[in-house]
Amino acid sequence: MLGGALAAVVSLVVVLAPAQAVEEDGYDLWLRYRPLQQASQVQQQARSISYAGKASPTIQAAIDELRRGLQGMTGKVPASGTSVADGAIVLAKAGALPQGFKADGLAALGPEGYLLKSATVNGKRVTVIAANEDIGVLYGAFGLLRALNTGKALAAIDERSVPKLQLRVLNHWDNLDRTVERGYSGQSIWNWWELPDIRERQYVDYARANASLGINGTVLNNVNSKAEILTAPWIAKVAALADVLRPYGIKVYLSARWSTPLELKETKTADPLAPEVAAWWRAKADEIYRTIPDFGGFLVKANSEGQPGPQDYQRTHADGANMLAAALAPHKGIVMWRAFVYAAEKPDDRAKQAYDEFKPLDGKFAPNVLVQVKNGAIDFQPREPFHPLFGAMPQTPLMMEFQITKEYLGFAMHMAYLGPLFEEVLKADTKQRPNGFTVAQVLEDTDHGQRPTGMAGVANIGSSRTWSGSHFDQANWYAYGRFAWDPQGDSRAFAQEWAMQTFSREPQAVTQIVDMMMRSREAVVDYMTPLGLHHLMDTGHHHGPGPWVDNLGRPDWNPTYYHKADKKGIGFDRTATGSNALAQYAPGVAQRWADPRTTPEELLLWFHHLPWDYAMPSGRTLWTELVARYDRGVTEAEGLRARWEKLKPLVDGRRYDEVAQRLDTQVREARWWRDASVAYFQSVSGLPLPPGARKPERTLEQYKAIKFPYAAGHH
Ligand code: GCV
Repeated sequence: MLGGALAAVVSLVVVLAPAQAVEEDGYDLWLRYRPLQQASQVQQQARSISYAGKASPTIQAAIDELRRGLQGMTGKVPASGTSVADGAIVLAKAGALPQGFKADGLAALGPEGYLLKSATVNGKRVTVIAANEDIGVLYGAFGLLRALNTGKALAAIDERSVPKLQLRVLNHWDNLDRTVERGYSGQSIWNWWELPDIRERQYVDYARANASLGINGTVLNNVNSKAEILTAPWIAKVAALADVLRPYGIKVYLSARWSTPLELKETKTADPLAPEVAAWWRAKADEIYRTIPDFGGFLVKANSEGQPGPQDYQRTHADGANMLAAALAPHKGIVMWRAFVYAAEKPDDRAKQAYDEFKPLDGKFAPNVLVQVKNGAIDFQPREPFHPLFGAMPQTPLMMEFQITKEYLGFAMHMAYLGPLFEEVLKADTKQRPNGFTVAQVLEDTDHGQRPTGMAGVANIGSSRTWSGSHFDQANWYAYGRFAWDPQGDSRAFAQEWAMQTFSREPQAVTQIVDMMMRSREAVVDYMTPLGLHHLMDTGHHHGPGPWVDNLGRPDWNPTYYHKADKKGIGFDRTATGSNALAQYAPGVAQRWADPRTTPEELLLWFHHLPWDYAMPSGRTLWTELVARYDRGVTEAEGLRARWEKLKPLVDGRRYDEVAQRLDTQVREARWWRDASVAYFQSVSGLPLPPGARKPERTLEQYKAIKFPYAAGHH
């Protein structure tokens, strides 16, 4: 008999051999469908796929995916047909359910929900995927495959799932020349030049991946938009993509540039109240819908960061949004109007400006307009308090905008699983109602019946073989999709599902990977912007530290504007003695955050300017605590690297190496962030390093001299 430890090693090798043998490049995402341990059992339970009617392209996509997935997981391709035999997976729609199958509450699942149920029908053991519409069946097929892929037993399956938001949308910041603003995953996946003639296979795989999460919309082009996208040749390209995505339940949308008719010289003005402008947009909408009958609508960035907008004509955001909404309404299209506005000319705290602009417009938007609000009031920082507009515009549908691409969290070079960031914001209590009102509840908007609801995620998808620039960045796309389906979801559960499908079902591997993921975002917060600091990234490209930058054209683009460090202290006073941004929150929140003693430490310097010797709850001074946080971030980054090393036997070679290289980079850059920040803040505070703290490796001047004129994602 083998000794215990040796036996364990041998069995580990036997179990893991197949995974290690195959080199993987990540293209399969979480749709890898690797062999199950209980493959032969599942094979018996999934011998055929049955659908009684004529399969639409959507149903066909469901059948194809089930065949692909089951082949991968059981080693055998199931037959497909119309008969219901023992071991069939039965796809069924309301009105055509298998005889004797009771689908209680099917109607309540709506057009996109589904149920999965193991049942006996006419004496046959089957698994039913039931839904009201074809798209529900497709989502159900993906749900079933996910269940199997994450080790659930088919025989006991009994699940129902309904999306809690209507619009679950990706925002591509993709330019027409195939560059991607804040994109770190190669070029745009839209090969605009070759469209509409060439329809790449990757578009179908994109659709599959999104449908597997329930993402049902995609804005194809950058919010910093160009007029050309709305001309006939480009509409034809967009139509080709819409054709590919349609069977997967994904509608296309476009970012519209406010001044399009003027720039195309087809009107004399872009004033939203000018009849010729409204007529132009009506005609444009008609033209688009003639080519793309299910076109989703427009996303608009107006009067923000130099983009044109209705305010150029002394009109409001509501005037602008409603004019576009009127053009789209006859076609059931919608407008997603962004609240990300701030003006350099305004001396007021940038964090306050969106609220100040939009709150007075509550109730003034047309019913097919949603106001799209970033998760926080500044700009996708590693940590921000929730945006004060959530819960503050009860008469207006608000949708969330998260950034999946990591503009401010180390691009695709650093591991930072964003699930906890999304969850933290969604679970935050706005206290706009006496019994609590979380951001997730604001988005779900269950009180208002049919009002549109939604979530947008700025995509991290590109032409890179890994899709997302790195293997672990795929998890951010995944988690975004799962939260868009269920904003009350759990980031750890999503990480676990993702890890099992993407890397390994081996419990040891899953535990390690999930733990790494769950710690990774906090590590980034610590080594970049601890204790509520924000926007300290270097100029323009936002790669690496630049807390010293104070010479940009606009004050609110300078890191010094955000940390306000001087000889005496550090932090942005947003209480009544400062910008009073706090007054934009409900009293229950504002009161708690008005006092540094009751402000969560993670947000301390977001709301308070405090002396360097301020006594922290840990007993340390603020200065000592700040350095300790930077150090903790570095230690955590080193820990990620060390843990990955342990996973070497459990992960295929290529992906192991690719992740290892990035983690090495992350450790190096975490130290750089820590050293440069400590050197800078020390130069401002004049304080000695806390006892035992390591001296920065280089001088402040050396850190300041580091430049990246060709950084990724910056144009
Ligand atoms: C698309 C930030 C980014 C910009 C981005 C902008 C926005 O400022 O740095 O690249 O522009 O947000 O969300 O509109």
